[in-house]
Amino acid sequence: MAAAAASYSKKMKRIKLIKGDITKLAVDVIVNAANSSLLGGGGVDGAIHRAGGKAILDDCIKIRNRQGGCKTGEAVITTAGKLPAKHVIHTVGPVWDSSKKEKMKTLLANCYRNSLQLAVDNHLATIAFPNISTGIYGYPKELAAETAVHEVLDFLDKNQSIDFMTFVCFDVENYHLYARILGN
Ligand code: AR6
Repeated sequence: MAAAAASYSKKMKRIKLIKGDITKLAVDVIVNAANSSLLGGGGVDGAIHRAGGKAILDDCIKIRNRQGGCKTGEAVITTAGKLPAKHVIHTVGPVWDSSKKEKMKTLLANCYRNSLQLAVDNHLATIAFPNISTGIYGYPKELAAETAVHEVLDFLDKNQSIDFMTFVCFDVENYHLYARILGN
């Protein structure tokens, strides 16, 4: 039991929670809540493309030409252009459908896991996530936060190469939910 508790607390030290704008973070990689076209949009996607400049869209277009966009739950990586971060991982969250709760959970978990795996594959050690799908895509915030925290904790347990990950909450409701779930 003591060993399990020690391992849990070590893992929690690699998780940060902030309230703010993800485009301001100087981490190795920030994650974008994109759509499958990869051509930009509103919300955090719009903010990232606006602040990062055309280089991000140019990389997205190259990926589209190669593989035809990005499916829900999958992730791709580009430059971060003018952003303080080094890279952007674009993942596509599910559009909330209350009649398919289990499918929604699996797809959202895939976003977190595939983004973290892509960071590891690219030797990136610090990563920040927005609250994927909880804006325009309408995923209930509490359900999304539970899945996000569960998936990230599970991944960090198995992968030591991520130094720390940051949950970036833009709205106060998400921030309070994450603070409660993470226990701080
Ligand atoms: N920094 C951090 N989080 C932010 C920021 C920011 N600058 N701006 C918004 N958020 P959303 P989705 C939060 O709508 O629900 C786009 O049009 C926001 O408060 O950005 O996955 C895409 O192109 C919310 O908690 O993404 C897709 O079409 C969270 O980011 C669609 O929206 C996600 O909200 C994706 O919808």
